[in-house]
Amino acid sequence: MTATTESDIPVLDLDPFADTFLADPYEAHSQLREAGPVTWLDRYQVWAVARHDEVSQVFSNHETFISSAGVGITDFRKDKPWRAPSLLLEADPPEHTRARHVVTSILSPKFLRELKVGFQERADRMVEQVAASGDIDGVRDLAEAYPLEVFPDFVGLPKEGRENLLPYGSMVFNTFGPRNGHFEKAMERGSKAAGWVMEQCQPGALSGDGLGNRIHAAAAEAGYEAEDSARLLRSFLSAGVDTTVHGIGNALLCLAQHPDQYRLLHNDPSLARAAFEETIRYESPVQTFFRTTSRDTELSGIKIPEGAKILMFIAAANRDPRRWENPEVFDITRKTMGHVGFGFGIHACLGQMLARMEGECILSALARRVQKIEIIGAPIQQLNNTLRGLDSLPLRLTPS
Ligand code: OVM
Repeated sequence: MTATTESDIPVLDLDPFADTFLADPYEAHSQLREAGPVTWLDRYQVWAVARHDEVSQVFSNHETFISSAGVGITDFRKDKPWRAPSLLLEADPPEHTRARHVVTSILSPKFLRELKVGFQERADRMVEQVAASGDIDGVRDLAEAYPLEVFPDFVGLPKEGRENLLPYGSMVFNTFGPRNGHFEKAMERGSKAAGWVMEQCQPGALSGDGLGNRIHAAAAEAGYEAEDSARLLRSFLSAGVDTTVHGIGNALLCLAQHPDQYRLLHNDPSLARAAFEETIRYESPVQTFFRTTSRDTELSGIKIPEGAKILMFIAAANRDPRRWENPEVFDITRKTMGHVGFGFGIHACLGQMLARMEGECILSALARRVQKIEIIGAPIQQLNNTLRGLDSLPLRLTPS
C-alpha cells in the first residue's frame, strides 16, 4: 500500500539512488507509475513523475519547470554547485537559447555526414579485430573502445590524458544525485580528471578544426568570453562519452540476451540504427533528471508549489504501458518514436545525432561480421546515480 497525504498525493518511501534500486529499477518504476501521476518521495522531499505523459509535460513546460536551479537534486538557489553551472544544461532562456544556438550551428547535418565515413571505417576495423579474437569484453573492447577512439579525435583532444574522459563523465552524472557513496567516491576519483578536462577546454589547447576549435570560433563570434567558451566545450566532454559508452554497452547486452533480435539484425544490418534506438528506450543510459518549479503550478490535477524539485523517471516513461505496447519486450522493429531517452523540448540532447551515428556504425559493423554473440560470464554493472550501464560484459563472438 502507498500512503497518501491530506491532499491525496501518494507518498513513497523508496530511494531511487540506493544500490538495490540502481541495480534493478524496473519493479520500482512500475510502483512509481501506478501510485499516481505525481508522487512525493519522502526521503528526499521531492516530487516525482514516472509516466510518459507527465514526464513529457515537465520536459515541455520549461517556463514552469526550470533548469537553472540545477537538474540534479541539489538546488543551486540554496546550495552552491560543485562546478560552474553548464550554460546549456543548467540554464533557462534567454541565456540557454543563446548558448544552444552557438553549438547547434556547428553540429550541422552536413558536418555529421562528413564524419560518418571515418566513423564507419573505424567501426569496421575495430569489429574485424575483435571478431578475430573471439572472446572479448564487450564493454572494454567495443562499448568503451569505440567512442574513445572516435570522439576525442572528433573534438581535437591530444592523445595524452584521454583516460580522464570516463572518470570525468562518471563524476558529472553521479553528482546529479544526493551526497551518497557514489557521489563522494566519484568526486574523489574525478578531481584529477576535472583539472585535465578544464585545461583542454581553454581556447588554444586543442588542435585542428575539430569540434573544440569550432566551438571556440563560434562562441567568440557570438560574443562569448574565453571562460564561457570553455564552459560550452565542457558540456561535450561532460555528456558526450559515458552516455554513448553505456548506450553501446547496453545494446550489446540486449542483443546478446535476445538472440532472435540479434538474428534479425545480422540478417538485415540496416536495422542497426533502430536497434540502437530501441536500446535507448529499453535500457536508457540516462535514467533520471530533475527540474525545479519557478511558480506554483498544477500537474495532472496535483498542486505543486514554487521552488520544488521534481524528479523525472525517464526510463520509467520509456516503459510506461500507457504509452507502449509490450513495453517490457526488447523489439528492434518497434516504432520507438516518442521515447524520452534523449529528453524532449528545448533541452533535448544536443549530441543525439552523433550518439546515433556511433551506435549505428558499431552495430552495423557487428551485424555484418558476426553471426552470433553469446554472454560467457556474468555481466558487471556500473552503478551511477544517473546512468545505467555496464563495467564488464564477457562475450563470445562467432564471425560469419
Ligand atoms: C553539461 C552536461 C553535463 C552532463 C549531462 C548533460 C545530458 C550536459 O555540462 O552541459 O546533458
